Amino acid sequence: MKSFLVSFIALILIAFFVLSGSSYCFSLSSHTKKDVTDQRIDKQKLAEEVKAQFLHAWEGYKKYAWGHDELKPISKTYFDWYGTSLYMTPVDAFDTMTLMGLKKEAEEDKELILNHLSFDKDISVKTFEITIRMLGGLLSAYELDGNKRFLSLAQDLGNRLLPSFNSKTGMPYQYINLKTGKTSGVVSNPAEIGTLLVEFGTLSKLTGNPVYYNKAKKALVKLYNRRSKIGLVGSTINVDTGKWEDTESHISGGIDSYYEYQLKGWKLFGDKDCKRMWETSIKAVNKYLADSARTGFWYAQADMNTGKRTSTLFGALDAFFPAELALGGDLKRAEALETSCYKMWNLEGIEPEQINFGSMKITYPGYVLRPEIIESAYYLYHYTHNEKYLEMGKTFLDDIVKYCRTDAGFAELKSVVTKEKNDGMESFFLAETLKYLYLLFAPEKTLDFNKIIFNTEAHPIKISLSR
Ligand code: DMJ
Repeated sequence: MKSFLVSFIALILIAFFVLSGSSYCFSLSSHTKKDVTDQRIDKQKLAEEVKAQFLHAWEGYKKYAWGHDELKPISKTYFDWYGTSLYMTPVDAFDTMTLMGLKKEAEEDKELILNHLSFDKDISVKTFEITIRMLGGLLSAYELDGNKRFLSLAQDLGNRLLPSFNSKTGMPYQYINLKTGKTSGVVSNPAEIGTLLVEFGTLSKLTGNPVYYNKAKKALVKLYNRRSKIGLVGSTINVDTGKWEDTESHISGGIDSYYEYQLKGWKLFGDKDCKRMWETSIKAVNKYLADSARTGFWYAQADMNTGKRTSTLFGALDAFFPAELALGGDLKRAEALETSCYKMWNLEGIEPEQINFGSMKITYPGYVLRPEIIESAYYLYHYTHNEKYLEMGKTFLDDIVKYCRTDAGFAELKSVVTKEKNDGMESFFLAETLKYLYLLFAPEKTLDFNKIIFNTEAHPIKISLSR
């Protein structure tokens, strides 16, 4: 009995040491894991790395495309959208370099823009693209730098764009000739019609002339008033007749930022009509387009009149939506959707343009250096401070550098499967992709998130709740 007791106690003691040992091991290994995590998300180091990648892209632009719209990073030459330069990359990139504290680069960029940019050109340009990249870029440059010539350029551009609103409905034509004011492109889409208020409204605020705000707001309202009985909009609409040409509804390219500017019109200007439009729209979007599939939480396509599902496609452009949901206060859906977006990114180690989320098969394999998934990670990190968004950001940065960096800059991918490159570097790579990556890792004081609203091209605009 005595020997039984001794062995029993010995057994208990052994068990105690084994268990405490294993728990010690466990805490050690989790400690090691934590160190690794900390290392992986060394924010300061990552912010510096993003800055270095930005400089690499900018140096390539300077060397091979100086004074032109965009760098072609493989052929090492340049591309001008309309055959003559509108200095798209310099304007789009200016506020990014300012936020990064790249003073020398910002100064040389400013010289280039202020001494050479002119809109007095006989070219027919896309109202939407020129508004979000150029007007947005010049306005944020003015607010950050204070040089009045940025504002004069913005006002000159705004005046030249105004005739685009002269359709029978007040919704803008797709194209406008900057010299003659001649318009074209009668069939447009909600994004191109409804993504003008942040820029035109800010121009009104800064110049004291209400005409810009009123035109852009009217266009947004006229479009909203044509929503279906169930609250959705279609893909294309005739701006003279006001008739829908394609009734498929979604949150992707062609509609996306129409929703974004309802929300941001409210947040930026305190506009109650925008608040009402956003609240009505988001309800319909969540009711008919949100899809809790086997593969995750997504947003799909449906007919705007019946709400019937038409397809289950989701893509790089749709990945802006977690940011909008978060800004609108719906963190639950925002986080669930960003998790799905991250799955999409990781299918091939870098984000495809589009997948079918039913099968998780890639339906369009390109990657054009888009920012949306990074923008959403930045918003979500701001709202949650969950380090997983920093880890996501590190993955995005590493993959972009691994697959897209060339010796002259960064190249799009023709296919995320083969990783074959394409000879293009859109200006939004410097305006948005690298800015959001930088801000994700940079100290919060770099930019006070609560005092600005980003236009859809990531140009920060100061909030003024005047309405
Ligand atoms: C940008 O020009 C803007 O973000 C726009 O709203 C849609 N997409 C591109 C970047 O992907």
